[in-house]
Amino acid sequence: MIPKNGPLLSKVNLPSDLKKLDIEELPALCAEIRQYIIEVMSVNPGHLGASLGTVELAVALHYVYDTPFDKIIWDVGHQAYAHKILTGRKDRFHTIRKLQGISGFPKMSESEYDAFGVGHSSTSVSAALGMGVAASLSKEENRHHVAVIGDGAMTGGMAMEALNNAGVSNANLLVILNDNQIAIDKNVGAIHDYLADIVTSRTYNKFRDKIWLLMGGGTRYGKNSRAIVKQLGNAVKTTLLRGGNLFEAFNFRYFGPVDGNDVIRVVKLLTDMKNIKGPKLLHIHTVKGKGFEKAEKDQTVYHAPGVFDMTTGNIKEDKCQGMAPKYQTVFGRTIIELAEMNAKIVGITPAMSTGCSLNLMMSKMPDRTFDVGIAEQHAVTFSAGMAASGFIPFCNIYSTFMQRAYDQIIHDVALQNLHVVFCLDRGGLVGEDGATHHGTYDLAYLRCIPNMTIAAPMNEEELRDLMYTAQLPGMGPFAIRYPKGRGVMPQWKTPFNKLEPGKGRMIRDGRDVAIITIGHVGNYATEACTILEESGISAAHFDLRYLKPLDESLLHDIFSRFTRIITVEDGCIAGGMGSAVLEFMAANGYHSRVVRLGVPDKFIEQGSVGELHHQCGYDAEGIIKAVKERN
Ligand SMILES: Cc1ncc(C[n+]2csc(CCOP(=O)(O)OP(=O)(O)O)c2C)c(N)n1
Repeated sequence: MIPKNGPLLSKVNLPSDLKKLDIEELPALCAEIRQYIIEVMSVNPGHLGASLGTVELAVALHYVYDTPFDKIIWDVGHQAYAHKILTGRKDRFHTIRKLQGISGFPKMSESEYDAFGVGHSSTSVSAALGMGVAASLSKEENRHHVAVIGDGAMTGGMAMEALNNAGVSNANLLVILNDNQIAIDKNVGAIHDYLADIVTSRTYNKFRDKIWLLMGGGTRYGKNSRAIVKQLGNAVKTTLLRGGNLFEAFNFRYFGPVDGNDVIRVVKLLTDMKNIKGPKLLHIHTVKGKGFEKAEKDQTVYHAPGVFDMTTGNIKEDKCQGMAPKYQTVFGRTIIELAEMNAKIVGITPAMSTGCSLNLMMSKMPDRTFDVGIAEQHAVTFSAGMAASGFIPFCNIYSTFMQRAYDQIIHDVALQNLHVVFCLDRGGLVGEDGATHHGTYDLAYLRCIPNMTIAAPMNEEELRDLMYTAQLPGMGPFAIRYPKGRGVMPQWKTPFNKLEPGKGRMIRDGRDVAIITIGHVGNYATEACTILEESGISAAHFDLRYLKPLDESLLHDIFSRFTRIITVEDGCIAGGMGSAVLEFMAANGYHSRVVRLGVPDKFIEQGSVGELHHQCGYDAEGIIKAVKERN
């Protein structure tokens, strides 16, 4: 039977249906939801592990609270699949992350139950607090606001800023700390150690059990026993845990830790806590990948495992023999080669070591590789500090998450002309993660910063050479952006060559039109030129390589020879490479016709990378169309 037709889930389309169930039926409902998620994810990949861990929490929240009047704000949102299933999207769940399908993250325009749109981490407490304060101002004191935040997301600076602010408000706010002791990779840092202390504090747990026994297991003091044990327990916990309770220091009332995969327990607790006013924090302990053996065992891989066999859990590898490697692998292997040659090189990632492949260096050179937590701003300024002391940090941040650290790039790195190498992974449209994750703004947002060198490789060899060039003496802030996924060179391990900053190259000469590209999309242009030639159109192709400094002599050559020019980039048209070319044209008095292809001025939803490139009109077909339309 398809699990969504299970005896309980078939009756539940909305939270109002859920509320009709008996509390004793909830564990069975959770099992059906879990099975449904596994079944859909096995063929339509997504964020499996996190969402399996929060099934009970989603059920409990919608059982206890009056959503959508009450607001539930999921941090990051990759763990909200059960929430989607319970809030009117059960029948469309199989379309999740697909073109025209439902989003992989909560999204306000998709459902009134998605109280706030997410994708980037550590925003939930700020948003929930904002809503809580707004409710007070609107005299809606009875509205509840719940932020669900993971232990990884809790390490993000914004979460700390929000707790600090919330602690002095009287907003009706509940923060649920969903602690599964892991982010995508191993969660790191002092807060992680602190949380592990709370959960595993054997001394504390033993002490609490002893008090319970001393009190006759609850018989001696009757109904009040539990409360007394809890009060004593909290006092002991504060003494035993280093420095007292962090959340109480922020003026939150702290509850927990409790087993967040015990749905009945969570329902009862939430019901009790509903009547307590002001900021409060419930610390639950859940298991990432809960209920699916392989996902529980290998939590990093099963965070987002791709297609897998739903019975065995085995991941179905794509047949990659003889194929070009992923840019990520080339980055991960090349940085080790460079670091072996240059002792000053260090690697830095904000919590994405497996995703960007810095984990390879981490296992080989643990002393020179740093996972700083979900903390992009800190990662950049930490890199600046190391560069100020003579090191050459390769700071690898996904393009979309680098948006967080814009001021740090300008104020801490570029202004001081520090030699930090930014490796912007996932540059361009990223596909299924959708609008929150596309790395389409980086070329535009970096281009206006003085002192920056900005480059994008068209293939693996260029990535290696750019990384090599970036670490040479005399360089300043140097950004290399490259896309998610495979390049084009199965034989990728080429010898290193310096690629002179500000020098592009001609890939192919032609007569009728010049196509200027930057980065991996240049391969579309190569394909387009061959097809155009067959229909008698002679197109020249130039790969700029560097967006900054611009190769002005190459551009002079192009503008003096061509009246028709097409620019192609995997990034926003506004302010990107095409805009730089137009600025050059205006500044130098040329009058060619320039057509810019790239991401238009709107947010692009999810789909496969190929589908989205096609939709935006800059795949090979789009380039051919642009050439022919205006021929
Ligand atoms: C600003 C930002 N940086 C990085 C990420 C990538 N990312 C997505 S989920 C995740 C781990 C979150 O860990 P946690 O909050 O503990 O949730 P869990 O997946 O363990 O449930 C990371 C780093 C992100 N979404 N946003």
